Amino acid sequence: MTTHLSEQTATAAASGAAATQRFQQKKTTASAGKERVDTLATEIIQAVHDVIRRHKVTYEEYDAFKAWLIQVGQDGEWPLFLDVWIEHVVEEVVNENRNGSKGTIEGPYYVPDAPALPAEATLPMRPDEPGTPLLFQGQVRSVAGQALAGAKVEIWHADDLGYYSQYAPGLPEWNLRGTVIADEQGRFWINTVQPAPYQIPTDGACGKLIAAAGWHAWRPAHLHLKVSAPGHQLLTTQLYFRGGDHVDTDIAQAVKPELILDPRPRVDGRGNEVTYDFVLDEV
Ligand code: MBD
Ligand code: FE
Repeated sequence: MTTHLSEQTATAAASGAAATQRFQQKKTTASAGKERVDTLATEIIQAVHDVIRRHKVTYEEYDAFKAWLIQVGQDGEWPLFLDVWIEHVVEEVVNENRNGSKGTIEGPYYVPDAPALPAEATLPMRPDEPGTPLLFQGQVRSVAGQALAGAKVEIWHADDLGYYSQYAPGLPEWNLRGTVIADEQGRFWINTVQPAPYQIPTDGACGKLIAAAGWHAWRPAHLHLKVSAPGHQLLTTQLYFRGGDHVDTDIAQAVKPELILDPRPRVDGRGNEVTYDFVLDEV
């Protein structure tokens, strides 16, 4: 029982520090030329100038903005801020020509190299893991309709209180994270529990912005996935639950109609089940 209480002692600064450290371990590969950097940096700065002129920003507001930006860094919330308010447009632009399954944002809480699991898998979870059991099953195929044997289905999601392992205290390292290897016909059966909606930490800089602007701090309940197979483009996506809270008002604007699941009760009475197939574009 105490394990479930301790994750609720999560702080913005601790989860922010973990997300910042994780991102700094990621291999980033951009090598833009001077011209590209000049164009993007100039236009971003001009966009800020435009807002200042249009709204006649005061020195008090300028100082508040400066203090807030400094606080975002101190709280380690740059990954959170960027993934909540910016990433969805990058995803839109980068994936606009795909023919396979829809993707959406990765967010700040992916951890590579989660434990490998067979096609029929149960995600690592606590013996008393709270929440409604969910069987998530499907098949990975190419755009041409060919089953992709041995496809990799990486899955990670929040628990029944809305917390992610490695970003909240008291949770086992790989809780509700796994790398499922699909069978010869690209099929998988993943036993887990349904996640709860995710609330942006209220005690950090992002929470302060949300409160000051009168926004809400919620993402709808979601499963995160990275699906891959040799010769095919990696698909980074999320799946949501029809009728769930905040599905129509995701603060991260990452919901798409194609990404909403309709789970139904299992005949054996053990929670819900849902089928979702992934279609990967060729490289
Ligand atoms: C999340 O769980 C998430 O998926 C995103 C995109 C941002 C913040 C928290
Ligand atoms: Fe998430």
